[in-house]
Order: sequence, then structure tokens, then C-alpha cells
Amino acid sequence: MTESVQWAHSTCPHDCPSTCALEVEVIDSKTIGRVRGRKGHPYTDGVICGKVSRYADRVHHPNRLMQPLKRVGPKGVGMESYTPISWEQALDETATAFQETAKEFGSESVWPYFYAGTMGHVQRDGIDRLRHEMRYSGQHSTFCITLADSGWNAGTGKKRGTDGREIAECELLVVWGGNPVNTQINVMHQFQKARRARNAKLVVVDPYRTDTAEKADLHLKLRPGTDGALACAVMHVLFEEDYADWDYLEQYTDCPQELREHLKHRDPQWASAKTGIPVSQILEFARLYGSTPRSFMRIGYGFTRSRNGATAMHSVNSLPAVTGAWKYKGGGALYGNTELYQLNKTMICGLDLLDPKIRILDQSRIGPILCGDAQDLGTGPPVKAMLIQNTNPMMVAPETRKVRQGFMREDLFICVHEQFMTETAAMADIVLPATSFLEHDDYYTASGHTFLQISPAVIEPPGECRSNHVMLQQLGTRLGVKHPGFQMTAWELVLKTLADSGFEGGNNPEKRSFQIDFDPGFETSHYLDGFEHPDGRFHFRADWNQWPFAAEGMPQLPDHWEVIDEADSDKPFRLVTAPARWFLNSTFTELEISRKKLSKPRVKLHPQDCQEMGFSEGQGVRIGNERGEVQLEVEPFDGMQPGIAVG
Ligand SMILES: Nc1nc2c(c(=O)[nH]1)N[C@H]1C(S)=C(S)[C@@H](COP(=O)(O)OP(=O)(O)OC[C@H]3O[C@@H](n4cnc5c(=O)[nH]c(N)nc54)[C@H](O)[C@@H]3O)O[C@H]1N2
Ligand SMILES: Nc1nc2c(c(=O)[nH]1)N[C@H]1C(S)=C(S)[C@@H](COP(=O)(O)OP(=O)(O)OC[C@H]3O[C@@H](n4cnc5c(=O)[nH]c(N)nc54)[C@H](O)[C@@H]3O)O[C@H]1N2
Ligand code: SF4
Ligand SMILES: [Mo]
Repeated sequence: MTESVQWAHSTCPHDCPSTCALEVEVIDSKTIGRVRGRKGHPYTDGVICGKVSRYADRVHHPNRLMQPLKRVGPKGVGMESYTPISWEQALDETATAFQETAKEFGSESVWPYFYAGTMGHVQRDGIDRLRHEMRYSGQHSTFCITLADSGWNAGTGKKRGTDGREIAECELLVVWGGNPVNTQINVMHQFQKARRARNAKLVVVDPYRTDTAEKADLHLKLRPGTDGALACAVMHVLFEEDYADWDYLEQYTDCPQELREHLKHRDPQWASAKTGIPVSQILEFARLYGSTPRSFMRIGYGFTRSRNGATAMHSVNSLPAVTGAWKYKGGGALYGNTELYQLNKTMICGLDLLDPKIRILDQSRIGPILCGDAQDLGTGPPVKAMLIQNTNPMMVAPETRKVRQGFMREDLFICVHEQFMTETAAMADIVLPATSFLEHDDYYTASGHTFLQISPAVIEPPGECRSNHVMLQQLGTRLGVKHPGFQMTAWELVLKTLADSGFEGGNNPEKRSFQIDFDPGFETSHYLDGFEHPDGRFHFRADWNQWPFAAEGMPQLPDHWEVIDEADSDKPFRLVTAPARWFLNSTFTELEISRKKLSKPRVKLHPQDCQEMGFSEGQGVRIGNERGEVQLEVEPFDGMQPGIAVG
């Protein structure tokens, strides 16, 4: 007898540029088996990472939250502080807490808080519809992309770039501030094709020797936060040694003569002193880059983890505009494609209800905010109640010490909707069990490719799990919401959003998965029909004031902006918090395989530093500063400069 195996289409929902097309083995209506990449997808093409290929262990994990919980013991302990309650009771108590808080302190004292646990737009962003209708405080989402986005857009005008598939056609790939072997394996898959076909070269710009850097022809090990200096010196050489494409510069950029003048003194010696990279390597890279027309820059998020990230990104992003690499197939740059997708999300986000006068709080400042920081709170009330979906701020938000202190407040009502008892859930008064992407409907856009993928649920929700959308509907009903978005199912919201954006979704009652390619074609993705500024040019002169939150004193032309925390005798190391291959931010910590692959959290320190400080391999150390601290094991590592700690 032959066994008939059923495979359903799905899309990886995690916060990863790859947004891989998946195939999921369906064992029965409640159980999945294997998960694999979907062959033939034009970009992800059957390749996925190790953690998602073990997804059955995550969806069917014995620690999955299965029923609503109410806290009856102390915060921060976990399951034993909770007792099961019904959904009715959990939602009633949450609604009552929000209503009473809003009545006493005003609606802005309630702060819905979310990030990127799932990247599906319906399930991720629906919380904004509740926010806007109830006039709760807004959220400025600054965990990750803000600095990079503004730096990129200052140059090109829009967050889009060369199609990732063209990596396969390059002669040189420059991976700058990213570690795709860990964080988006598909880049390496595309690059292998270029390497096989024409021996394409790989340059990696990263403070430490990552698994990606291991594969590089040239690895530039710079000091963290000095990318602006490196980029300036490279452009200095491009101008001085005649690699600049003046026809391109005159036609497509705003002030090339001025840039050249500005860079006159930012030479490799100047940059070497700041970056710690030898002059010879800067020259080698500049000459290789300048002499290779089909040079593809894959720009990651790494260097944007420093305070000068926006100006560093803008400086790096200026390189292909100097050489004119944008003109060539396999040339140009890609940081992210999210603005390719022009979607009308009014129905999901309740944008028609948004009142710009309502206070917006900075997500990354949650610690100070919960501790009552007057600058953050402005003239508004303190935050007294929160709904948290899709994020684990106790682990991921900066200034850990204050985050913890804030969450410990007994006068703060917290409802967390989660799949697992995370560190944040363990601080909540009410914990609600959430579905996974395999158990709800949604659509996904990508950062690293051009497809919008529509993916219905593959199995039924386990236990009493409910999706973010259903939870918001049911809480909203209790709060008296009227927006039509609350009346629709998640699937109806998917189709409505597509229809409102001018795409054919059909009524599709049998819920088929499908995808739409937003590839704008070669001319547009390479900005050959103009950059996205009113003058159609790439801007070497950045207008930072177009962003309401821009800092004072940002250099307009590419530069090294000296606002980072330099190491000193008190704090001798600069910290790099690099993504681990078997975890995704704080997700996958429950997976046995991930725990096995990275048995202990470690900090890489240069052997010279270890010797000076008397540290040996495996020794436990506490690293930290006034904002927080963490206990790690020392791993002596010579693949970086001294004075850097890689956690
Ligand atoms: N396995 C895994 N995959 C992930 C994630 C994960 O945690 N684990 N996270 C996901 C998310 S949310 C994101 S945003 C992406 C991020 O993925 P990436 O774009 O790869 O960016 P980062 O995670 O910031 O770090 C990448 C590299 O930047 C380097 N870096 C740090 N500081 C600097 C600097 O000042 N200059 C330069 N040039 N490099 C620097 C780090 O050493 C690191 O190797 O990955 C996603 N995918
Ligand atoms: N310590 C540390 N801090 C970091 C990072 C890091 O790697 N380590 N990375 C930084 C970066 S680049 C980013 S983008 C941010 C990311 O920060 P977060 O967006 O908070 O990412 P995660 O830590 O993965 O937490 C996501 C949570 O969402 C839950 N979740 C997943 N799907 C759903 C769903 O459908 N519904 C609900 N209700 N919950 C769901 C998961 O179980 C998980 O606990 O963190 C930043 N800070
Ligand atoms: S590489 Fe990224 S998008 Fe692909 S399966 Fe892994 S986490 Fe998901
Ligand atoms: Mo991120």
C-alpha cells in the first residue's frame, strides 16, 4: 500500500528578510509533520533554515500555551504563578481594566504594544485598528529598521532596490553589516550560482569573522559604528583613482562635485585610524569595487545598531551611485524591498480613525516610559495598561534594567497574547494563548524579494488558542468598537486589502494560497527611470529634517558621525549583539535542537584582551553597563580587533 503524503503551501512568518515559501506536511487536521522549502519559488527556491525545518517541534511543543491564564502569584516566575480561566473571563477582565484606566487617566494611558513575532499583516498590524478606534497611545516602532530605513531613503528616496535574484548574476557581492549564513540563507544560495558561473568575489564588512566572513575573499574587520568612515575613504579612492562614473553622476545624482570636494581629506589613512582597518585593505576593496561594474551590495542591519546608523547607511548606500553600478544587471544595492508593496491597509489598521494629535510613544523607550520618564510621556498620562502581542520586550527592548523595573509595577495592568510563557508573559496579569501561522490566515510581504504571498491556515488551532485577529475582535466587541475591520474574518481582510490595493483576490472561498510578484522590472528597480525624490536624483546631500524624530547635527554629506559610545578605561569594550543561527531574536528558545546547537550563551573576546584581563575559555563573566547586564561565558576569538565583545 502506498502512503499518500499531503503537502500544503505556506509562508514563513518570521522576521527575516527571506520570507521563504514553505511546504508543510499535513498529517491530520491538527498535526503537521515535515516542513521544507518550496522548490520553484523564484527567489527562495526550496531553501530554508534549520530552525524552521524543525517547526513541528515548535507548533506541537508541550509548553505551547493552550488556555487563558490569570496571575495569582508573583511576577517573573512563570507557569506556577498562573491559574487557568475561561476566555470569557479573561477578555472581560481585560476590557474592564482598559475601560477603568481610560476613564480615570484618559485613553492615552492604555498602550497597545507589538512587533514582529509574525510578519503577516492582518495578524501583526490589526492591533493598530483597536488603538486608533480607542484613541490609545501610538507606537513608534524603533526596535530594528528605523535608522537603516531613514539612511537608505535619504539617498534613494524609497525602500526598494535591485532584485535579490540578480545576486546570481553579479561579479562581486559586498555583504555589509549582515550575516546571511545566519540570518537569511537564501542570499548565500543565490551567490553560490554567481560563484560557480563566473567565480564571483565576496567581500564582507563586519566587526568579527562570521560564518559568512569565513567564505569571503576579503573580510574588512572594522570597529563597530565606523562604517561611515570606511565608506567615505572608499569613495575618496573611487574619485581620486578615476573609478567614478561621471556621466552617471551628472545624470543621476544631486551634487557629485561637492561630494568629491568633501571627501578630499577623508582618505584611507583618515579612515584607517577610525575603523582600525589597514590602509592596504581599504585600497584593495576600493579598487575591486571600482573596477567591477556588476557589484551587488547586500546591506544588512548590523551597522544600524549604532547611534550613527542612519548616516552610516546613507554613506554606504552612496557607493553604487559613485560607480554607477546601478546601471548593470547584477549591480546596485539591496537593503530591503518593503516599499515595493504599495498596499491600502486602511481596513487592517483602521487608518481612517487615526488622529494625529494622539501621543506616540517610542517602542525602544519602554523601560524609561514604564518608569515614568517625563520626557517620553510628554504632557500625557503615565502608561497604566498594556496589551502586548507578537513581541517579547523583556528580552528584546533596550535598557533592560528599566524594562524589568517598569514591568514589575503592581499598578500596571498587562495582558500578553503569546504562544509561549515568555519572560514578558510571565509579567502579565492575563495571558492569552495565540495561534501560530499554521493555524491562521494571512498574507506576507518580503524584504529580501518581491513576492506577496497569501497563506491560509494549514491546521486547526490547538487547545483554546485564538489568533491575534479573533482576540482583537472579541476584546473590541467588549470595548464597543464599530470599525468594519472588526466585523470581517482574517481571510476577508486579506482579500479586502488586496482589492482596496487594486489586486484581484477573487472571492476565493476555498482559500487557495497564491502569490503576486511586485517586481517593478529592471529599469525601475535599478532607478534608471529616476530615484524617488522630486528631482529624480540620488541625494548625496541628505535632508534629515523630513523625519519628525531626526536628531540635531546629523552630517548631510556622507561622513563618520561621532556620536557613538566609544570604549574608555571604565568601559573597555564595544558590544556587538549578533544574531545566533539557531534562534530568531528571542524566538526558538524552546527548541531542543536550538539549545543543543548553542549550548551556552557566550561572549567572544580577543585573546589579547583575555590575557590582559586574566580570562580563560569557558569562564563566566558579567558584561554590562548602566543600562543592563548579562552573564556569559568567555570564548577567546581572534577574528576581530581587540576592544570588541561579541555576544
Ligand atoms: N538566525 C537568525 N536569523 C535572523 C535573526 C536572528 O536573530 N537569528 N533576526 C532576524 C532579524 S529581526 C533581523 S533584523 C535580521 C538581521 O540580520 P542582519 O542583516 O544579518 O543584521 P544583524 O543581525 O544586525 O547583524 C549582522 C552582522 O552585523 C554585524 N555588525 C554589528 N555591528 C556592526 C557595525 O557597526 N558595522 C558593520 N559593518 N557590521 C556590524 C554583526 O557582527 C553581525 O554579524 O535577521 C533576521 N534573521
Ligand atoms: N536580546 C535581543 N534583543 C533583540 C534582538 C535579539 O536578537 N536579541 N533583536 C533585535 C531585533 S533586530 C528585533 S527585530 C527585535 C525583535 O523583537 P520581537 O519582535 O519581540 O521578536 P521575538 O523576540 O522573536 O519575539 C516575538 C514573540 O512573538 C510571539 N509570536 C509569534 N507569532 C505570534 C502570533 O501570531 N501571535 C502572537 N500573539 N504572538 C506571536 C513569539 O512567540 C515571540 O515570543 O528585537 C531586537 N532586540
Ligand atoms: S530563512 Fe528566514 S524566512 Fe526562511 S525559513 Fe528561516 S526564518 Fe523563515
Ligand atoms: Mo530585526
